This record gives sequence, structure tokens and C-alpha cells, in this order.
Amino acid sequence: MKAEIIKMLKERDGYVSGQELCGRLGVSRTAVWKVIKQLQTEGYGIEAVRNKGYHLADMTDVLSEAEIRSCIEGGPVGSRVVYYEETDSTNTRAKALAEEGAEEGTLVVAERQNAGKGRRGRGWSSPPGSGIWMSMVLRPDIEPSHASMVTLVAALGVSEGIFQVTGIMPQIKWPNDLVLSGKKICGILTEMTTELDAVQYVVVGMGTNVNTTGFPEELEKKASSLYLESGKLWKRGPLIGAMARALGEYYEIFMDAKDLSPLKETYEKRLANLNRQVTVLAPKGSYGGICRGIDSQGELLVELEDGTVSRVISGEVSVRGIYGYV
Ligand code: BT5
Repeated sequence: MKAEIIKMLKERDGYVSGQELCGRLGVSRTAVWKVIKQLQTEGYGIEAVRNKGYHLADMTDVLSEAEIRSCIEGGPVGSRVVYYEETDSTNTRAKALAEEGAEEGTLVVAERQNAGKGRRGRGWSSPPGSGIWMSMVLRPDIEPSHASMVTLVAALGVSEGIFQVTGIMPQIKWPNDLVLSGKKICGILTEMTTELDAVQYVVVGMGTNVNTTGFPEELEKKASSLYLESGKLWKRGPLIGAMARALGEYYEIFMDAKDLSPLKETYEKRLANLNRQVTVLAPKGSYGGICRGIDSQGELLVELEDGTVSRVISGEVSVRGIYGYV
């Protein structure tokens, strides 16, 4: 039935009504709806409009090495592009390339990841056709203890790229998420390899939900996409190009200063929960306070009830606002 529904949707420029699908396939509306939901979570851009039916969005948004290259204008990020139709994880691929000597700025992009990674062993849902799953190789001359700042630089770059293409500026949920309307649209995973106390390379993976029309049940409440937030489908090539350019610019500023002092003000403007009550979930227990921004090392400043300021280091902690996930 799935294949038949896809076929019918592909053959029609406009909408196919639910009734027509039910009639042709001899099944109930609920059965059709279930298959549509399933297809959406697999990455099909199916729009469902009341009183009209279902419509498969124009899939001119093709990702390929040539398409990505054509959207990259130079600059340090994207000097080399490696593209996979399907891979385990672009971070794993980028690390393997870095081990083989891949230069700084190498960008690895996949249409689909079958083992997308979040932090601390968590997974990252990466269906084909709707998201940007990419990782870059960096070789910063910084101390290993400073590498976590690269995550904040990446959050600035990705949010700027999104803004330049869509006009929508996501907020940053420190340290590694971008959010819109309180839901996660992007997650960042930074991994580092050191040798003799020096950074050998850093791989920064960025997963952005672009044209995702629906999420698996367990993510529905906390995940969103640029499509769901803007009502528009976006071409991923130009988004990758804008992200790469902005990432490169912020990265150069960061590397000149070797800390976040020149970027702190911009970061704080985008910081979700600035001057709001947050809860810090640390392994030794949780505590509350008011988020007061970041310091030049990228630590989150949380003002406690007695007026002292706690510096939260990313890693083992999570920060929540008082209203749920953000
Ligand atoms: C992250 O981890 O947010 C980092 C995600 C990094 C993904 C990119 S994609 C390209 C590169 N290659 C990889 O293999 N990874 C990187 P964390 O903060 O641990 O969040 C993970 C949690 O986010 C999961 O446990 C889910 O609850 C949720 N999640 C999973 N997939 C999601 C999605 N597509 N959108 C929003 N939330 C998602």
C-alpha cells in the first residue's frame, strides 16, 4: 500500500484527496493517514491540507557533490566536499578522513545517516530528503581544553547561515542546540582527537532539520524543522553554502582571539533563556539560577540565589528552562 500511495502522489501535481486514496486502495482513512505519517518520518515531504488532501512536495531539492560545491563560495569551510548518498555517520567518516590527513575545512555531507550520533551515545534521526547532515574537519592550534568552544562557534555559524537564507534566526540553547518556538531544529556534536596534549583534529557534526514534515513519536514534542516553523520548503544546497561561509567567518574570528570574547555579544543575543530562570542538571544533582550569558571560554554563567555566579562547563550537564525542553 505504501508504494501505491507514493506512486499516486508522484503522478499528481496537485492534491490527492484522502477519500480518493481510500477508494482506490479499499482501506480506511485511518489506514491511509498511518501510512502518510510513516512516509513523512521516512523523509517524504508530504503536505497534508484539510479539505484538499495530500501533496508530495516538488523534490527539486537534490543534494549531490556538484550541487553542494556550486553553493560554496570559497573560505576555509568546504575547501573539499565529500558526499555520501548514505553513510553511518558523517562524524565517523570525517574522523576517518582526518586520520588519513584530510585538510582543515573538509566538509562531509550525507543524504542519509543510518547510525547518526548524538552526544553520550544517543542517536540522531537522519532520514533522507529532508535534512542537512554534515561534519567538518578542523585543525585548530588550541589547547584540548578549549576545543569545546568550537561547538559554540558552530552554533553561531549554522544559525547565521539559516538566517541569511530564510530570514529566520534560531535561538541557541547552550551549548549545542538550535531551537525555534522552543523546539530543536539542529544539534551539534563536536569530537576531538589529541596527541601529546595537542589537538590533532576536531570534527564538528551539525544536523539540521530542514524540510522534515513529521517526526517519529518520541521526537514529536521536542523536535521541529525549518519547514514546520516557516511553512516553506527550503533548498538544502544554498543553506549548506551559507552555513559554510558563516562558519568560516566566525571560526577565523575565534582563531584570531583564541577565545570567544569577540563573539560573546552576538552569541548572547541569540541565547535562549538569557536572563531567565534555568535548571542545571549536573551529575551530582541539579540546581536553579538565572542565566546571565557566557564568559570568554564559552562557559554558561548562572546566577544563584545568593548572588554568586556559577560557571557551567559543557560536557556532563544539561540546562533546562523552567518551561520544558528549552
Ligand atoms: C545532539 O546530541 O544534538 C548532536 C546531534 C548531532 C547530529 C549531527 S548530524 C551530522 C553529524 N553526524 C552525526 O552522526 N552526528 C552529527 P544530543 O544533544 O545528545 O541530542 C540527541 C537527542 O536529540 C536524541 O536523544 C533525541 O532525543 C533528539 N533527536 C534525535 N534526532 C533528532 C532530530 N533529527 N531532530 C531533533 N532532535 C533529535
